[in-house]
Amino acid sequence: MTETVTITRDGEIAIVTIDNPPVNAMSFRVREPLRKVLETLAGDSSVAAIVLTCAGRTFVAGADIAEFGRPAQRPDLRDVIAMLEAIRKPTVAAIHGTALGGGLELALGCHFRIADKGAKLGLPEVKLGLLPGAGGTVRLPRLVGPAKALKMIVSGAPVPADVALASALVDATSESNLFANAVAFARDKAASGVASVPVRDRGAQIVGADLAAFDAEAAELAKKARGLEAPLACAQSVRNAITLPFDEALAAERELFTKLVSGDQSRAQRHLFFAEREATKVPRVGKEVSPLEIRRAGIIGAGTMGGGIAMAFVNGGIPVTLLEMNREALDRGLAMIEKNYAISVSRGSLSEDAKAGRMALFAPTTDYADLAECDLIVEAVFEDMAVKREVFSKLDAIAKPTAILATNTSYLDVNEIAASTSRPQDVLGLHFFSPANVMKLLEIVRGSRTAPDVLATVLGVAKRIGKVPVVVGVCHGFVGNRMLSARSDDAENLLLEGASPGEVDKVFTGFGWPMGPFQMYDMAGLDIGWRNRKARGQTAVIADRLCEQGRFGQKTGKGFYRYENGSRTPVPDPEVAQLIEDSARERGIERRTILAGEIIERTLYPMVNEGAKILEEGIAARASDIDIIWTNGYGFPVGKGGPMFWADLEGLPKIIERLEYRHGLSGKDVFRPSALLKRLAAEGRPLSTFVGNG
Ligand code: 3H9
Repeated sequence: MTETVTITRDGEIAIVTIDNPPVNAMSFRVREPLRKVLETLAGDSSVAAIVLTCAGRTFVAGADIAEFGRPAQRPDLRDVIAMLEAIRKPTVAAIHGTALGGGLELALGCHFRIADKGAKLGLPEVKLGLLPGAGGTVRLPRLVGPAKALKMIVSGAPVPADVALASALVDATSESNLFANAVAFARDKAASGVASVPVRDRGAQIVGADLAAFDAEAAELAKKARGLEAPLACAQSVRNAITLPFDEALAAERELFTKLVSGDQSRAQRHLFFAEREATKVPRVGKEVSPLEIRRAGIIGAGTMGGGIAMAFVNGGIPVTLLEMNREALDRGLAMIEKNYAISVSRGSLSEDAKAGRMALFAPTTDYADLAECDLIVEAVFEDMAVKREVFSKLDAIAKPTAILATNTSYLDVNEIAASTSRPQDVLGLHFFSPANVMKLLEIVRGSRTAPDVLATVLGVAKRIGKVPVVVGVCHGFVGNRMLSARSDDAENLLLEGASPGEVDKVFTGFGWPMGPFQMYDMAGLDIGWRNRKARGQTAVIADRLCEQGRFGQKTGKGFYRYENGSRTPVPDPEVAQLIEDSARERGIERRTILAGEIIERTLYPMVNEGAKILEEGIAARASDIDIIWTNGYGFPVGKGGPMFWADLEGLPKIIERLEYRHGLSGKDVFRPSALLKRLAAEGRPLSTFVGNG
């Protein structure tokens, strides 16, 4: 095994290199040798200065997340940073790749930081339900000031090297030859004879900081935390850095970190961190499968969905041929795309030049023949099997032999669509979520004949266009929409039996969802579900009546709620309350008070149950894939880790018991507990770590 920490010398400068692939996480196997190395160098009079650097693709990307929740091993990261900070000779961190979390905290333990031009620096702990626990909240404000520190720590977003330089987070940037420049920098500092000041002793930025302004900013952030503890703890800890002496603030930071790291929210978010990475490891698509090259994508349909998908590709730098039926529809679609980019420009997140660059990547057309040069074609036409089949048989005739043909269907049978071509091995589903240029989730639907290299290719494309991909199998609604329909199955009965749409939605937002189911229906448009129901011979008492009255949701100003003067704020509507009461009376249902617990039991438990059925059928490979789908595509609160993780928190025996009770009352199939749930509960095993054998 190679050593994880080595020393080399350039004259009187010692270069300490950490080498712990893949991302140089600060595992115990790095901390212990680093401690020894620092001890040696501190006492070595032939060493004038120390450069701390990393081998491989990145500087330290954080503490080792896999170690959290296990018994602590000393030295911990704080011990190592304290040793580093106590060294009297100049210490310089040479940063390439990403200095994240504990990695940036390690760099803050040095006197100086020099970053490669392409490097990024950040404290993303909040995304793991944590706060920087090795001094980050106390040292960063001393360098960049409390306001900038608060923003970086609460958002968790890394900053590029030039921004880090402008805010004094780094002392210099390096266009090239980072290591040589860092050594030269260290040599200069050693030769200057001026004592280097450790970050802990730099108070200028925090003395006299505007605490009232800080508190106002922190209060704004708290409003957005939606039940998450970590952002609030981050803000508290940065505040401590202003109000408490260094060591006390450090001790307080530790206390907050210890509490968070052992809490359910951070466990949930760490589960999601690893789940997201696991999801890209797809059964039967190993590293030996070579992806195809994608130089140009074709998108069929420039409506809301097609336009959003096209923007996603262009944002990832992939040129797009955008096809519509006629010139008017094409112009409308392009105008919408341009407008969306203009909004980004007005918000300052995109420059005019970048906007022009992106618009130039669109090749609009009304001629199918122009798709012949595309390597990947995604259709986003009307959700109807006959229409999709027609599109695919046309594509079969004109697409190049190596092209990948994808459907953006949200429900339909991808195998049937593939069968309308002569190349089912090249066909799959790419289920984007609206708005497709924003939403992270991409359900990749693997048909029964989809080839491994086709899957490997789209997984790579997903990364290029910034999506979180999850591969799923074919069934009605795939994973997300199938579970959504289980969540909705009993929702109307809740209304008939006594709850109002507002009460149900409030339980959902209290749980941490961005909105409840009735707000969501109004936003999506009630007519879509109505059309689907009619096609399948199904009915929904309340929603059908609303649609019959032309109440399609936000777009008509009325749905389950009222929307006044074009606003998107739902207002309870007495007309709807009356409609619900009348419908209940007609059915002889006596309305009663329905408590929050029952609302959860009748919506989220069936959803968990459906997830377990999906696993039994092999439609999803692992329970954690389902959690990624729900947290990235449907707003399931990350602090609860997704439906499968949450089910374990809730307790499988309790869920089964309540499902059985509901099944007994209603006879509804969604309440019949799945065999998998029962088996896991009987064996005392968790659901969230379940991996199928597909
Ligand atoms: C922290 O630092 C707490 C401190 O404040 C206090 C301590 C007291 N640990 O993402 P990738 C694995 S909290 C363990 O696919 P990329 C990852 O699971 C930490 N493992 O690569 C994957 O494994 P596998 C704060 C880690 O190039 C492999 O490395 N830091 C860690 O797309 C490759 O990862 C963060 O939150 C880790 N810290 O992106 C940064 N990081 O191959 C977390 C990665 O078996 N990391 N792995 O599936 C990242 O954001 C990205 O990994 C990074 C590279 C941008 C670095």
